[in-house]
Amino acid sequence: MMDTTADRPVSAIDPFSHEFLRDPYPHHEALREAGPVVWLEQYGIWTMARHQEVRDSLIDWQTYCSSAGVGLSDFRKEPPWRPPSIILEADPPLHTRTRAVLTRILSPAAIRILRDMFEREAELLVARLVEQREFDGVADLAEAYSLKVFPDAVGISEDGRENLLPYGSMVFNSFGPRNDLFDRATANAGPVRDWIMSKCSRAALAPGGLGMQIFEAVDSGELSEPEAGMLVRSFLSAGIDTTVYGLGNALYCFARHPEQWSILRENPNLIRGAFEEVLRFEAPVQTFFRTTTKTVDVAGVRLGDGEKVLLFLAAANRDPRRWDKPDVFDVRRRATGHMTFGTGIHGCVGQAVARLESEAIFGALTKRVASFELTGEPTPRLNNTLRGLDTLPLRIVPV
Ligand code: OVM
Repeated sequence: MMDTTADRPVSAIDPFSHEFLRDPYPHHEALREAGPVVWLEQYGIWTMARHQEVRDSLIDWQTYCSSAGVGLSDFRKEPPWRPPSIILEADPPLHTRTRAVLTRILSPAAIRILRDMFEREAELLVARLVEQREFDGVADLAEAYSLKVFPDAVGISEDGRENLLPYGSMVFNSFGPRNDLFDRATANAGPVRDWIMSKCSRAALAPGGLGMQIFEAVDSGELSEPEAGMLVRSFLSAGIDTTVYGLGNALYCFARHPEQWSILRENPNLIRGAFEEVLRFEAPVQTFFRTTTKTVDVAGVRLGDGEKVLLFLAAANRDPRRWDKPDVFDVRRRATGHMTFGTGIHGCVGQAVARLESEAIFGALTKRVASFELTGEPTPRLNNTLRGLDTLPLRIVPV
């Protein structure tokens, strides 16, 4: 609908309603077709759902800043629910300094040494699940693996890891409005937050791990000691739920598209590209916000200064202006250019770790699994930012 007085496309859609989150794709289309930038009247914010505008905004960090928060809440107007992340919720020059440290620690070259451990754990887990035959793809695979390998690599203790998923749920729900999902996720915030923070100190981290490597940047003068702790918190905030949802969505895609699983088994060199296609097709991270730092013209529509902009990464991933047959899951497609990792200065710094996890798991599965059968209806795990499953009942047909 066109708002004639203000000459801007307007929508009454609530992108954080259960109805939207259960099946976002028709709503994504409506938002893309409403215009290059659309006013969401329920929240008084802008949204962009087309690939071009989402990409352009992510690249233009001077106009679309992160320091006012990358959720709906404007840190300039209301207090953040936790001390802001010094990488995600920061702009240059602070961001430049913290990002440089994590870019180095998580570079593809630096994390190559994790490959053997990631592959060994994947083989062990997959062998166990093949033996078991029937299992839950979320709890027994996506969660079990994500809670094992990355926390091990960071160097935190085994006990108490059950706090990691509730914390991630809190973090990613908090980017949305203060709705029922937020309230449920933050109901037991205190003890969970305390446990997380207790794992962020130098004393809690194993020598040689990714966490301790952050503290080594204190010794070299790049970070302060409290900043190092905050960056460990970023590992524990961003590094687990994202891969749980990503691996779960990948399994779901292959259970629903057995012919695509066959293609993968016949061409294991497609595993890397197939995971990119999963990220495009069922994006575990659906959205992030930015805040304007000045008035800006977007395709003829004027956005004011200090306004929230909801960037629909997952809608950009299915924009027919950018993709052929965007609603078809095709592991042979060139899916790079999807927006699930973002792009620009805030583009996912952990993406090489995510890819390593998926390659290890799907490398092990392609060797042992002829096909997946759904033994029940998968159920969604609704979240204000993430899209994925709560349960995925599977049976393996072994090779
Ligand atoms: C952080 C953080 C939290 C959630 C997500 C994220 C996708 C980063 O605390 O830095 O990146």
